[in-house]
Amino acid sequence: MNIVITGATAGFGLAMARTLVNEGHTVIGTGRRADRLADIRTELGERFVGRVLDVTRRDDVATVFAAIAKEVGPIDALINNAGLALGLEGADQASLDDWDTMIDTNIKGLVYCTRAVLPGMVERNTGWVINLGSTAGTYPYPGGNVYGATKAFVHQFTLNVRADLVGKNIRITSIEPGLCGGTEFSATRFKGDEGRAQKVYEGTTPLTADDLANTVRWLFSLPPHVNINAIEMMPTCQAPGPLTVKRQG
Ligand code: NDP
Ligand code: 8X3
Repeated sequence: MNIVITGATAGFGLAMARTLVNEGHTVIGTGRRADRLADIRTELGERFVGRVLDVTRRDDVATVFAAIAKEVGPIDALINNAGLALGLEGADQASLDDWDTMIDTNIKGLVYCTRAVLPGMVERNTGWVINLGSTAGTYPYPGGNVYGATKAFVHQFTLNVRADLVGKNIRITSIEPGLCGGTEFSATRFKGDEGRAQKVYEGTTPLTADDLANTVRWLFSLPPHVNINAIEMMPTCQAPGPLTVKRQG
């Protein structure tokens, strides 16, 4: 299969690229960092094709996806993985610029990429879109505000696109992980403060990027009539907690 992964320069996207190339697929990995894409090409060989793409740039998304289809061939699957959290401030203190960036990337970028691949998939009556949501889209936490809301969008967008595609051989799945270490996610959230980022995982055995890559590999092993709508996954050290009750005194 020809599989496009957004955000393949690090974390989940990179682990998925490695796994899927090893499985014999051609992976078109995208991201903003051209040097990383070149390094990954050196590591994985010609079944990895790197394309620089900032998913927040609507015109670039259309251009790059059209070029991929022309140069590599029909896109069989899209993994909408590019995304980020910025900050952990309460909603009264958070930066509007951070909020804009999360909405532009996690919502608008994902929508642009999805819209770019669906017409070809519908025409060929085959395809798969896999979206990276988060447990933050279901279970709120202080400081999660807009990040959690963008991931709630991912879940609901996935189900609504599925409704549009019912009866067609096109699958769409939302993968919703909880605590996951070993990626750049927390360093990005805390804007390069590695100490604060590491603290998030102290004393835990979090999910890993390989766990996510293995989940995608399992999805691709399913027979064509099976659509997994959503997968919620957490490490065993994490669970949804009770609702908060703030008592007086
Ligand atoms: P990383 O920070 O390790 O990787 C994020 C990837 O997204 C990078 O390759 C980055 O590439 C890319 N990216 C960010 N912004 C853009 C943009 N504007 N255009 C194109 N690419 C972009 O994060 P993870 O691998 O941990 O996370 C991947 C996804 O999984 C995200 O959507 C995240 O929200 C979600 N997730 C993560 C969890 C975690 O705990 N780690 C848990 C649940 C969900 P580049 O900088 O080169 O553009
Ligand atoms: C990433 C998991 O709990 O940091 O989506 O929001 S969390």
